[in-house]
Amino acid sequence: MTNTTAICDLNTTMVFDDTVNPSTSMCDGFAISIALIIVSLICLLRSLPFICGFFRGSNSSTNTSPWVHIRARSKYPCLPDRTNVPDHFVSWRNDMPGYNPQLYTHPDVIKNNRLTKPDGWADPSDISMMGDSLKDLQSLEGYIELDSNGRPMNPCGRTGLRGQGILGKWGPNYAADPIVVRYNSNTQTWQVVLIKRRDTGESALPGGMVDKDEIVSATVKREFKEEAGAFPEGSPEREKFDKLANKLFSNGRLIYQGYVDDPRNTDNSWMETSAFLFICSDELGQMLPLFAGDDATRVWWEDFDPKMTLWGDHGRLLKMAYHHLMRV
Ligand code: RP5
Repeated sequence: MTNTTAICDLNTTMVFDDTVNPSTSMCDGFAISIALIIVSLICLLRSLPFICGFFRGSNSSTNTSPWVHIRARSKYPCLPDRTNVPDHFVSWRNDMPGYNPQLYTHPDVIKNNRLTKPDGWADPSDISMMGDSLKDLQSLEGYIELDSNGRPMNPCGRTGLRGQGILGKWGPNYAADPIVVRYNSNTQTWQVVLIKRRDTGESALPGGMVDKDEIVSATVKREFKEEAGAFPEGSPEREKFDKLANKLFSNGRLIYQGYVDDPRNTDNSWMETSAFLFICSDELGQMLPLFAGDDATRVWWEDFDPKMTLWGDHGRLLKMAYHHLMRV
């Protein structure tokens, strides 16, 4: 009677005949070894995502981003101190006993409640006032889970702070980031437009929030004009800047869309962005005057270094732009 042995129950179960036949035993032994090696390799490949997720400390069921947030667990000037969340507990999947961070909404957010103020830009801080609108919440990261209190759950896990913090919206808050680069033929280097942020003093891309009913391509242009081209209205520099910026922004490339590791993120409100790369011709790059305004104290062309430390997730966006540029 033939006795069979199942080796592994992967997608395809492999079955071997272990009846001994002296003339074929060497071949059988060889075949079994090869099969075992193949099965081991398949098992290893299947477990790779888990192994990598474990070492990154991020394997949330709702997490579609391949990294764990860092800035979203750091201090932001107008927010209270966060509960410390060690890497391993960032993922919602790993229980963190006693995790009960402060529920905080900044007074400016409360003042700008859109239900009580006609031009308010913020959701009500009382989540029960949101009604059914939470069901329609959309994220660039996909489906949004709600916690037991009906609050949206950060797709990248715990941040050590609950509530809206300083962000207007429950769930995703949309931004757009222009990455404007030029090849400087004098210095023979690629350069990128950076600003110095007023809130933290860090260097950053000249991005900003998407206004209500605005399309992201309009946001990148508007934000760039506000933060890098704030010449006085009606001045010849302003006219020149606007003309050149309009030309530049007629041709961009989307290089990233999704969650960003922003220091204002909380367990229930977070930033998501669309980042576009705009390549200036050398001539246009030399002509484009820059003038800081709005949320920036300074604006300049910086030599492109993909290892630069920037505000929030801008360093990661710059790396993506760099890889793209190296392929151009
Ligand atoms: C970042 O916050 C985004 O990448 C975007 O650059 C920025 C938008 O916020 P504000 O500059 O308007 O504060 O996370």
